[in-house]
Amino acid sequence: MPDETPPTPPLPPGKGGVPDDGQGAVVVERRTAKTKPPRMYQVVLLNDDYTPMEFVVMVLQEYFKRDLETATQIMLKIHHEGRGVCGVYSKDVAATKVELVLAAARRGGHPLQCIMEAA
Ligand code: TYC
Repeated sequence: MPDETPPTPPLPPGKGGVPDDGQGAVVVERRTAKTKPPRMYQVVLLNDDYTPMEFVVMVLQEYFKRDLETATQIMLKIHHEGRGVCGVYSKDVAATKVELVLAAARRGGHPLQCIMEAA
């Protein structure tokens, strides 16, 4: 499905929101915009055997604004279940977070994997 909503096509005269009042005048009504909310994306961290737990907790605090307790819970869920959702964002914000997390992991020499998927 495309992200952008196509522009609303013009209405033909006398149809839809442009009724004729029968006296030679055309009454223009404002058409209600039917814009859908943007699709949201969840950023997911994947478990591995090497990235230190403390680093994952730091990532959750720093890049996903989680408090220490929540970050620890999410990290442990990933550790036990293989993956966990860090947050849900618009497409651009989710993509930026993935890039920032991966860059931080590589700088630290950790194999941590971070992906985004449609929510
Ligand atoms: N499994 C890692 C360990 O035991 C910890 C870890 C948790 C790694 C979450 C990645 O996304 C992750 N050190």
